[in-house]
Amino acid sequence: MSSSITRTRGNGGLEKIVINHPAAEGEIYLYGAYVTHWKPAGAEPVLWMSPQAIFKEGTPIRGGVPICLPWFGPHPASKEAPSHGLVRTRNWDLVNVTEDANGVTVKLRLDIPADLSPYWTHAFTAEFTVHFGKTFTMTLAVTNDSGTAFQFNEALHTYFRVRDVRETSVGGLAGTTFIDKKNGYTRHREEREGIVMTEETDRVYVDTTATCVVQDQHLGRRIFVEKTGSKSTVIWNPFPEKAKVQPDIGEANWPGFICVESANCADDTVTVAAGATHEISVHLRLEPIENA
Ligand code: TA6
Repeated sequence: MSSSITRTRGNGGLEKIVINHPAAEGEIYLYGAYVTHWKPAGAEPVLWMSPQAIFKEGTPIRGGVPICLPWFGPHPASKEAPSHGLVRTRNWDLVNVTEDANGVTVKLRLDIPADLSPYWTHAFTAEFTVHFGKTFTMTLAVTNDSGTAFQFNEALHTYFRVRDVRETSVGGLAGTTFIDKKNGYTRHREEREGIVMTEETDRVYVDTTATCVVQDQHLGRRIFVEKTGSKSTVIWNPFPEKAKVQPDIGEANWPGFICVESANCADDTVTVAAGATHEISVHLRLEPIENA
């Protein structure tokens, strides 16, 4: 591997790829294919990692970009099944790491056979490709390895680092419909150009392909969250009541992040034909806020 790329043991002894390229720093664990760090040159880190995150096989890591697949949230039929699917608590295989003047690209793969889990019987292969550079791109490709079409949900559950979620706005969702999970899953129309959270917020915006903009006056930046292959956007922060009962978040840490998740869930469930591949892609870029 080049001097920009190191394969090493990270927290909990879990294997990770560390990137130190002139364009950006980055980190991705093979466990769960968790991206845990992206820092473009000259900028502050963009992703939030909980100081209380647990790095242990079988446990989801709090922060970065958890991959939710092939279901989002609770399993549709079983209370015993893990939240957010099967792939974020499994070891992925490293396919390759490539580098050019723009940055480093890492590709991981995970095969899920039909008999792996009692909660999912449709064989598929997931490939996750991440480019760490001045901008950031991640693409999740799901190939149907079974003999029949099946439906699935997914999310790139990104934790963005902010100074204070209560002073951060999310733009791009005005005019869309959201499902309010904190209000009986009722549906509402978003009227606001800039959404600022003032309480625990857990919303699934449906039928939207819009680019979202996370605006942080304190850090003096806008994060543009562009997406393709995704029709749902989820926004979430637990606020203190929920955070204090989640040991890997904690009451002191919840203001430091906002989740803006590019997904396909609820009304936007994906149907993939036998042998076909569905891709979801997220592109992140930063812009300064002048005179912030
Ligand atoms: O995306 C929001 C959400 O579905 C919330 O309901 C909350 O559960 C969050 O994901 C985190 O889920 P996790 O299973 O990672 O604790």
